[in-house]
Amino acid sequence: MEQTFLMVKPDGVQRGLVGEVVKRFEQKGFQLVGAKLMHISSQLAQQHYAEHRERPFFGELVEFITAGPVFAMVWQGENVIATARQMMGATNPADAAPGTIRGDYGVQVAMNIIHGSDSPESAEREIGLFFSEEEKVAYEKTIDQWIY
Ligand code: RTP
Ligand code: MG
Repeated sequence: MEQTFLMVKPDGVQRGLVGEVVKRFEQKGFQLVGAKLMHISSQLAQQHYAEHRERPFFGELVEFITAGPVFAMVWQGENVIATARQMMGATNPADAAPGTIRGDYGVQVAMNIIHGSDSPESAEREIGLFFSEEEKVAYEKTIDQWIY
């Protein structure tokens, strides 16, 4: 089953939006596989955002994502990578539709509440960066037969 890496960023944790974010993915019907509250080191931040290394905002991005704890998660389900991106909304909350997480709770692009993997390759890489095998919990959700 497809898996993705989602993370409530420091602004979302500070604003008490962890429960709201978790609730949306739970109620959608996806399965939580792993979760932890953690501080991101500067080294991990640079690895995680390596694709943006040359961008002018890279320094600010690393500074922001390491400024406070994040809530890192692995979620599983059919088409979860693309669907999670839709549920998050556009990168800039100003462009994000109402009903999306960024559209409902964000204002500025630098503080857009949530990160989500943008492709199967990113998901595999990011899950591997943040979670060990032991931190991912395999279990049967018998209710799935009523959701899918
Ligand atoms: P993310 O990686 O955080 O899930 O966001 P994304 O895919 O929607 O956007 P991406 O292009 O990967 O950008 C990563 C993060 O960099 C910040 N950003 N700041 N100051 C700026 O112009 C700017 N542009 C992007 C955003 O916080 C974005 O989520
Ligand atoms: Mg991205």
